[in-house]
Amino acid sequence: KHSGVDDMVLLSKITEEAIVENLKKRYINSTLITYIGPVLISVNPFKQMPYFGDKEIEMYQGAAQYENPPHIYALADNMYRNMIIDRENQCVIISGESGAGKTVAAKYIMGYISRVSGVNTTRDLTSLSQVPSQHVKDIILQSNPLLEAFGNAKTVRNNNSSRFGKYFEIQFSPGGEPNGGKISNFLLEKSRVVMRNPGERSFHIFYQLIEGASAEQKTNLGITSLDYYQYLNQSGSYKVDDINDKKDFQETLHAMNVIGIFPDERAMVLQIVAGILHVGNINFKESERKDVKIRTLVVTKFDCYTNGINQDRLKEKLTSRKMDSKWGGKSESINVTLNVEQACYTRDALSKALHARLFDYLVESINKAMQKDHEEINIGVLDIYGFEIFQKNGFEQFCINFVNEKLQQIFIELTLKAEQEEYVQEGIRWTPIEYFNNKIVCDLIENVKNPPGIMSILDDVCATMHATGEGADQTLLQKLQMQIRTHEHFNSWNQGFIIHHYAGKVSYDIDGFCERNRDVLFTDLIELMQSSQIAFIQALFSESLQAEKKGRPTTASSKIKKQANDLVSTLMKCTPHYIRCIKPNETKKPHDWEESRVKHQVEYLGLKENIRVRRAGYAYRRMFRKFLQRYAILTKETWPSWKGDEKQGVLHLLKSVNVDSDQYQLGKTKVFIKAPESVSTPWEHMASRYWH
Ligand code: AOV
Ligand code: MG
Repeated sequence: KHSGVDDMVLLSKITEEAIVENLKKRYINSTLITYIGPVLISVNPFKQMPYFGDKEIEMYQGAAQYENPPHIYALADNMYRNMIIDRENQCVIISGESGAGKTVAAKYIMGYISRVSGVNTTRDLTSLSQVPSQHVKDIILQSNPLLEAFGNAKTVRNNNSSRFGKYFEIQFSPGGEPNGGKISNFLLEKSRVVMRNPGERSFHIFYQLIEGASAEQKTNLGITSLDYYQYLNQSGSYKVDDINDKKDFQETLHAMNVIGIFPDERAMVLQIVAGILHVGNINFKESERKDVKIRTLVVTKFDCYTNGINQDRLKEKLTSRKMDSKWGGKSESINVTLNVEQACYTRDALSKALHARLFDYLVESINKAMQKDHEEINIGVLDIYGFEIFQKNGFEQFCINFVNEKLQQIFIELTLKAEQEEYVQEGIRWTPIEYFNNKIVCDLIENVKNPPGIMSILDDVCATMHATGEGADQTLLQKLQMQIRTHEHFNSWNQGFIIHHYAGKVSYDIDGFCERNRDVLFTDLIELMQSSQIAFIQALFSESLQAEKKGRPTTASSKIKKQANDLVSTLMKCTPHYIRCIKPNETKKPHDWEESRVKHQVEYLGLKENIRVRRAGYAYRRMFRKFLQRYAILTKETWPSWKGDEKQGVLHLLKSVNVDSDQYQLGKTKVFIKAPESVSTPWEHMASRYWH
């Protein structure tokens, strides 16, 4: 019934054309997933597929890969069983460009694991901190609509685009019951709150609140219509085809409830969302004295109420700033009046901070609800913002594309490079395969010195230049041009620079880089929010202002660099699984196949090299001891345990099930088997009968 091959290792010719052709046949046939060995290639169908029901959940449980058609559930099931049997942490790295289907895939995985994993109905009294598994499952599922409401938005590329990245660890007891969890989130694209490309929207929650709030809520929060708010009406997009904001609002409220956010806190969350919209409507006008005045007082009344702050104080803080000045050798603080541009900038900084901190509060609330005191084993699901190119690309795209570059690097390290290096280490006979290693692009961006990368030069400029605005950005551009002009993946033009990423060339506008990288919230604004009557808001801005400022302040790019590198080390400690998502068109419609777009993705994802390495090499490898433990049941000499040399034990097992000797090699510490489809999986199946 299926056209094309299920596993592209079986293609008769390994060319990019043949891969595209195979994916196309399957796309036409509504087949979403194709394997390259254990790697899943998923093509976004842009329509609901019928095979994600209970029947399939049943079908894939405990089944070997070759028994059923390729499916996300097969990968999810494999992760879960591997974790329990091998006692190893697992992770799935979902990559692909914006709109390719990463978030949907992540949700299917979380859904599957919550369905099939065990339930601890009685709480284990010896570990009081353990969270009952049904509760953990509820939180896992409800965290998605909640974080999407505050962290996803319509972009040109995707109607529900993730504007943050997350790594979701589901923690399990040794018996496989989920009993805790943890989310690590990556820099949210908070600038979206105040500005964005035409045709795009701000975060879903703003539209949800306005469309979904009750009459009473509207009166209390001073909510009117979507087009009334400057923050919403500037990009001219209010409605999204496949999104029902009113309904989603109820879901967001429900999710907060499940996560354990109390009704009064929920009310506060909504009040802050409304507060941000009100702040956005504050306008400034130059007075005769050339300083500024707040123009619209009606709005500020609501603004003050929603944020619990004093009206005069708000006006003062938005129109002036305390600055340190050195006068006659003494340093003193003076109040400088802002011009209109600076006042708008201050207003927007406040709104961005409010939203970003609210988002962090939600992540923290979810984490608290799933927290337990010691970790045993876990499955991590990585769903980040995908690689993206817009007409105008700024600092945010630079960060997003950098994280994608790092993920590609992990894939290369683990599947192409490490694989081949291991053969050498273990003394396995092997013909090397060429591939493009994007480490050179990662270095271009994140190198600290020799030569310094873009982020390093950016931080230098931010640390030395005081002025915000064009001056600093132009200096940055000149420095970049001077210091990395010759890099083969770098180019520049008069208003920015170009990086030749693994997934394509992106031209970045230098405008705003310094300011966004510096990302400081003025002390005045922190003080202002700390003076709020509302404890919830005070808590969002609870940092100490007295703290000694040592060294350089943390910048946005150093933050994302650290987050990305921490993530890499976390992932490296797990058994990795991969889903590589492909976006078949730009129209977001089903049955639309743009050949050249698919081919481009097949190329940069390195699918051809992936198949080659897999075909020529040994797809399955395991330490002798682990292998013996896993398949002990198959012979009486190995059950319950093999006495003697481990390598000999493995050889005994292989011979007893008649594996051809050209199908495997024994290295120094590991056994290597060529095609697990024909060798290991039937065994898995045989062995698995004893596990269930
Ligand atoms: P992304 O996560 O990869 O982009 P999504 O997972 O949000 O992309 O997918 C984009 C849209 O494609 C979804 O809203 C669905 O309409 C559709 N879609 C994706 N996968 C499927 C599927 N398996 N079945 C049906 N429809 C699907 V971004 O977050 O932008 O990088 O930052
Ligand atoms: Mg997404």
